[in-house]
Amino acid sequence: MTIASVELNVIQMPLKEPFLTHLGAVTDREGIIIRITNSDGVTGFGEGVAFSTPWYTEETVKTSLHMLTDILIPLLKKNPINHPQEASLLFRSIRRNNMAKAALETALWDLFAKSYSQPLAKTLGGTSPLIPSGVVVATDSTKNALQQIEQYLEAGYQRIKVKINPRQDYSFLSEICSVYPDLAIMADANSAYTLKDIDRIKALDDFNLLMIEQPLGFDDILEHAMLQKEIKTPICLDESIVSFEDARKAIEFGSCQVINIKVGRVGGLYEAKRIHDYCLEKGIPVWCGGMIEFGISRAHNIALASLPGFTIPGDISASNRFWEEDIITPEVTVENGFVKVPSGPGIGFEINEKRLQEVLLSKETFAL
Ligand code: OSB
Ligand code: MG
Repeated sequence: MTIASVELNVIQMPLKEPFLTHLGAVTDREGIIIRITNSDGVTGFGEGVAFSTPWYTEETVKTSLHMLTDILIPLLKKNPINHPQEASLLFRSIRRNNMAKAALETALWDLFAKSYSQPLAKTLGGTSPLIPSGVVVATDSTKNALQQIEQYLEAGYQRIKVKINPRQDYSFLSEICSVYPDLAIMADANSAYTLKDIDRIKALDDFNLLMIEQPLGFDDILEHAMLQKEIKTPICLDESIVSFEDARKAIEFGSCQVINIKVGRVGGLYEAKRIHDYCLEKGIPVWCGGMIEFGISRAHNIALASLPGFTIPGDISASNRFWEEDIITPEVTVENGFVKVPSGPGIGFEINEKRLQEVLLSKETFAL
């Protein structure tokens, strides 16, 4: 892979409506769009999914830019690679900073697949032509949640995830389940509870949720194992899994029965695939998580979710779930509850140059 240049585009776009968790509101999304060009003029795209502030993980847009500019791009310049997997191994010399690594590594995967004129899904070993689609409702009002659920079910989404916390759990879920008794529903707590809340969490077994996502500490696999012994609802880990080793330990400990795989959180597609392969072997179902992302990351998620272990509808929604207009063309759409895996080379979507320019904050190009 002879890389000629790496372009870093920082963009910002308002969400159609605020995304609320107990940790705060996301109203505007900043992101990094990477365009890598090889010596034949073939381009690959990646997206940095860190937020503007470190509320979900420790990374931010600014720390990602620092890592990319001062560490990762120079590392790639010094060490030519033949396969994206080599970039993933090369980046192991740098601790964490997984979202910055993933931004660059995913762009290399797109470029690699395109240089063989192959869909990225196929390059990764994906088999499904259609991805079952789920959507997230993140609001602090039951009325608003019910309105959103109605709208999303009409749009065909197969599974609804709601955000919960100790101030919005039992009666909130009870109202939703009484209106939609057959709804495939799960709840994501983003670490809003501690083991002191065990009775509150136990009570949620009443709703037969598909799973409860990350109820306890973001980095605590011990207490999740203790909790899982006490509740019927399967625990799914999100924040706690930032590497293959985390997944292995959580499964060995019995900390979860399901894993949410996010490409950015684990440092790229190679690590995501390793976690998928391990979970498949251990009989742990996985699904693909979302990061309120733009179309490039969404496209990488679609390719990943075509792997055979992704048996549960993930947070892969249409571009129009969050955006008036996405930065890719065509946009991601959901039809009859499924997203189609594109058959074109690489991620199978083009960049929407006009939209990219409209939302661009800054751009820097590095020659390799
Ligand atoms: O906890 O899964 C999460 C979005 C941003 C940060 C963390 C999470 C989320 C979501 C996914 O819930 C939303 C989406 O992109 O569909
Ligand atoms: Mg989550």
